[in-house]
Amino acid sequence: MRMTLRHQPQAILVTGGAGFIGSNFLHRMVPRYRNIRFVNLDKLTYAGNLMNLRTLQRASNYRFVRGDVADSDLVRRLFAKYRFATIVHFAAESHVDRSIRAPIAFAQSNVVGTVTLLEAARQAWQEGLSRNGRYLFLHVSTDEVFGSAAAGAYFTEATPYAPRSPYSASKAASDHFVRAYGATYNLPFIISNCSNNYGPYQYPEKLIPLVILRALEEKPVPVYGTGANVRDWLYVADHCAAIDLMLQRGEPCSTYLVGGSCDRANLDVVTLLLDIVDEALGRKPGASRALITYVEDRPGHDFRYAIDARRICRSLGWSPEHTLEEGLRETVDWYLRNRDWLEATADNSYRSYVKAQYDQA
Ligand code: NAD
Ligand code: TDX
Repeated sequence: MRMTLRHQPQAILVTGGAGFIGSNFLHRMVPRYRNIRFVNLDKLTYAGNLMNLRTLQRASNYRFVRGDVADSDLVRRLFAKYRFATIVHFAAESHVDRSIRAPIAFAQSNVVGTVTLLEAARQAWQEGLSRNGRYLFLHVSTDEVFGSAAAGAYFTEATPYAPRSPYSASKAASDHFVRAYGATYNLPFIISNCSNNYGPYQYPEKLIPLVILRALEEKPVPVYGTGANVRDWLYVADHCAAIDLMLQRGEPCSTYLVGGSCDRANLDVVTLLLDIVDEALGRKPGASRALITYVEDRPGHDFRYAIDARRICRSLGWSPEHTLEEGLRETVDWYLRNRDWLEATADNSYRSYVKAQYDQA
C-alpha cells in the first residue's frame, strides 16, 4: 500500500522501536508507508528486544541502529545521514516500580535523552523552523504526568501537571522541554499523553503480561494493596493508530490525550484476565482466581487515571476499535501462540526480578 503523511518525510527517526509500543508502531507503519524509511534507534535495554521486530528485519524501508538517545554525537550523525524531517520518540525507561528503586536512569534516558534529540532536531532543522509544518517532533508521553484523578474526574488537555513518581516526573520534565523548544525555537511538536497500554510484545513486568505469565506458571499473581486502584486501559494497536493519525493531520504545537474510556479497578481487570486465560487453556472456569495474592502497595501509588479523549476523537476521527475484553482475549491468544517470545524475554532479568520480589512471599 502506498500511503502518505502530511509532512512527506523521506525518513522518520523512531526511538525505542524495539520496546513494546515502538515495535507495535513499526509493525503498523513499515508495511503501510513503503515510500518512507523508518530508522529505529534503540539502546536495547532489558526492555528492548529485537525478537519483537523479527518479521521486519528484511523490509527495505526499515533500519535498526543500536544506540542511546542521549548520545549527542550519534544522534547528530544520524540526522546528517538520513535527514529526518519527523521524529517519533518512544524511547524511555517506562516502569514505575523500577523508577522508585533507581530513579537516575529515568532522569538520564527520559529527560537528558529527550533534550538531546530536541537539540539535534533544532540544529538540523534550523533553516526551516520558520516554515512550520515541514518538520515534526512527535513526543510519546503518558497520562501519569497529571498525577491521580479524583473520583469522577477525567484528564483533559488542560489538566495541570502533578507527577508523583520518579517515572512520571521524568516524563513531565520531558514534556516541558518539548513545549519549551516549541515556544523558544518554533520547533513543531505534538505531545501524545496516553493511558495504560497492553497487547503483544509487552515486557512481563507490567501488569497484563505479568498476570498472564504467572497464571500460565500457576504461580501467585501479585495485586498491589487492595486492587482498588483504577487504570484506563487501551489496546496498543489503538494507540498506534492514534499516533499514525497525529502524523497524518495532527495540529502542530498541541497535545492529544489518548485513552480507552475504560477506567477499571485493577482487581476487576486481573479477574477478567485470569478468567480468559482459564478459558483459553481449558481450565475449570474461575480456577486461576485462587492465584490472586495481595502484596504490599507501591509507594505513592497513584489511585486513579482516567482520560477524556474527546479532542482526538472529534478532531482526528479516532476511536478505539477494541473493547477491554476483546483486547485482552487477543493479548492472551498472542502470548499463548508466542511462548518462545515469552520464554526468551522472561528468561533472565524478568525471572530474577519477579522472583526477588514475590516468590519468597
Ligand atoms: P518499553 O519499556 O517497553 O520500551 C522502551 C524502549 O526504549 C526499549 O526498547 C528500550 O531499549 C528503549 N530505550 C530505553 N532507554 C533508551 C535510551 N536511552 N536510548 C535508546 N533507547 C532506549 O516502553 P513502552 O511501554 O513501549 O513505552 C514507550 C513509550 O510510551 C515511553 O515513552 C512511555 O513513557 C510511553 N507510554 C507507555 C505507556 C504504556 O502503557 N506502556 C502508556 C503511555 C505512554
Ligand atoms: O504486579 C503488579 N501488581 C499490581 O497490582 C504490577 C506490576 C502492577 N500492579 C498495579 C499497579 C498499577 O495500579 O497494576 C496497575 C498497572 O501497573 P503497571 O502495569 O506497572 O502500569 P502503571 O504503573 O499504571 O504504568 C503504565 O501505564 C502508563 C506504564 O508502565 C507506563 O509506562 C505508562 O506511562
